Amino acid sequence: MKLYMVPLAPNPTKVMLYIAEREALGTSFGIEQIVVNTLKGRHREPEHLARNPFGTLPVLELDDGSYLIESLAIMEYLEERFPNGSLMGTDALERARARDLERVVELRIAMPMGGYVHAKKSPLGLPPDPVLAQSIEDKLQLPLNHLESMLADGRPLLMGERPSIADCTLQAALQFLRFIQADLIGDRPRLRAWDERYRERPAAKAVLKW
Ligand SMILES: N[C@@H](CCC(=O)N[C@@H](CS)C(=O)NCC(=O)O)C(=O)O
Repeated sequence: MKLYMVPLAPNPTKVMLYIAEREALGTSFGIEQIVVNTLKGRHREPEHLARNPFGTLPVLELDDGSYLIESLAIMEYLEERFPNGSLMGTDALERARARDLERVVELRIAMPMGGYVHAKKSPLGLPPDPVLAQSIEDKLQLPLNHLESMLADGRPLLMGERPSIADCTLQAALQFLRFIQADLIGDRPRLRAWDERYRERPAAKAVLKW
């Protein structure tokens, strides 16, 4: 299999973290990772559009030459195909809870944070929009408070002792913020401790560049 990706971008990074966490737990996926340089517009070229008509990353090329083009579907496919060392848990409820939290993180935190980065200091050169940035920052407070409350029971990672897809998605979003020297964790000591703890993990050290 091949993963088409680009470092820094949140959606590819979450899958790269997922792969690195699983490999650290002993799974050998044998996935070749290939950079598609979005800064040079390579994701809009016919070669990449043939893989994914929407031009986004990540894309997983399967052994039969077909593609998966959504980050969550890629992680779930790897979960189902290589169940030992799962990052989603083993029974129906554990898996639903992992998916539940990953969706909260993705939809209420990671996607808005991506919008925030582009509104503040877009790596793609989009014009700054301070009003939009402030409105996104305001809306992020509730979901960030939710994570801070969850961590009150002392769990080291978002789902407990083991890493989960939610950790991968959140850390990928925070790396994007760090790239523009932004910090929206605020006065949330447990979330800040989680961030520092997660970034010490071998998988994080191998994948994160910022
Ligand atoms: N829902 C998709 C979103 C993928 C996505 O938007 N990827 C971004 C990078 S984080 C991208 O490729 N952006 C380039 C573009 O849209 O032109 C997923 O979860 O994989």
